[in-house]
Amino acid sequence: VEVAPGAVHVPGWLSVERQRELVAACREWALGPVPMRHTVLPGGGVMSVRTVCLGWHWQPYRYTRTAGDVNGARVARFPDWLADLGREALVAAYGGGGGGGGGGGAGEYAPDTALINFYDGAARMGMHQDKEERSAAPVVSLSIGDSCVFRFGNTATRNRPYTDVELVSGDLFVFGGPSRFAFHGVPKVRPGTADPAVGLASGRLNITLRETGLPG
Ligand code: MD5
Ligand code: FE
Repeated sequence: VEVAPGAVHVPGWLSVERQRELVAACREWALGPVPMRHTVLPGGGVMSVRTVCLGWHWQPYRYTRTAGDVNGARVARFPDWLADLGREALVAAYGGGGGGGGGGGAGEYAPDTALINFYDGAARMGMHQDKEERSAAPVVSLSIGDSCVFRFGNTATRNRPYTDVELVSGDLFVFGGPSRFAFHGVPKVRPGTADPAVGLASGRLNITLRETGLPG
């Protein structure tokens, strides 16, 4: 379902088995070398989601290799199998050809970082743009666990017009082309909506794959 140019929602893309595997991997990544934690913003605010990163560490508002804002450790590497999953996701969203804008077909997609966000029932993500990457390549978003309301906005302001989309466990969303730099957020999680079979007792996991465009 193309929600806007380059923004494609593929409901139920991940099988329950693949969701289980991703949950198990996230449980490992959450332990370290940089533990999953609430990001502290420069102004002193604390994000309600908990985050762990692979490949590069995102801290507001840049990518580093070491987590100077957490424990100083180098982040875990970004595994090849996750890049493969990202290319598979682009094929599912855009097809085998080019598409998605930002140049390059799925075969050239080379994500080098993942941001893994955990939302408890009260967590939210305010409207923002993801602008730290030096690449216009698409962002691949995978949702697991509780459903949420995802707010997909415009590139000009954090306010209306926007479209609210229900994201359910197993859904894929790809943001490419003109949608790559749109404002977006998560105004609501729906506690208790997850299928226990995916291995999350409560809460929502979101995994995003990105190209940083940074060297080495
Ligand atoms: C989430 N995470 O559900 C979302 C999914 C984040 C974040 O927003 O920054 O960690 S990623 C949604 C996204 C990425 C890039 C562009 C657009 C949406 N978009 O144009 O709407 O935890
Ligand atoms: Fe974002």
